Amino acid sequence: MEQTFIMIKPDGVQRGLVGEIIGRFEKKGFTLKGLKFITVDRHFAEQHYADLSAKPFFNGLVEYIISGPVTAMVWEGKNVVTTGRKIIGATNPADSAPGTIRGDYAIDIGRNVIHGSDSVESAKKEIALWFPEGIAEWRSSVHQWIY
Ligand code: RTP
Repeated sequence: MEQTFIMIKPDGVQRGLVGEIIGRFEKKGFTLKGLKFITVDRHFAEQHYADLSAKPFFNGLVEYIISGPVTAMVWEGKNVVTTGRKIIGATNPADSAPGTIRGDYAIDIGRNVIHGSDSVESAKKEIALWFPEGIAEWRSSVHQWIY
C-alpha cells in the first residue's frame, strides 16, 4: 500500500493545528503508520530540502523549519501521495482552495503550515530520512469498510 511523508511545520504546531490536521487525514480513511514530534537541526533540514538548495528562499525555508518542533508522520492508503497533496492544497496559500488545509489555515507561502511528499519516490526518500528506525507494522481494522 502507498505511503507518504507528511510534516506539520513549526507554525502549524505553534498554532494548535496538529489535531485538526491529523483528523482530516484520519477521517478521509488513511492510516497513520508513523508519528514523531521533533525539532530538527540545520543539517537535517538542509538534507530534507536538498532539492531546493539553489532557490533564493532556501535559507529562509531552513530557518523556518528549524524554528520549533514539527510533527513528522507517515500516512498510508490508496493514492495517498496525490490525495494527500490535494488535502493539503497548493504550495502558495493564496492559490489554495477553501477546504484544503492551506486554503483554510494559511495566508503566506513562507508559513504554509504543512509539507507533503510530491511523489511516491520522494515519499520513500523522506520516510527513510525521517524514520530511519522504521515504522509500526499494523493494519487498520477499518480497512474492509474503506476499500
Ligand atoms: P512542501 O515541500 O513543503 O510540501 O511544499 P511544496 O512541495 O508544495 O513546495 P516546494 O516548491 O517544494 O517548496 C517547499 C517549501 O518552500 C517554501 N517556499 N517558499 N518564498 C517562496 O517563494 C517559497 N516558495 C516555496 C514553502 O514553505 C514550500 O512549502
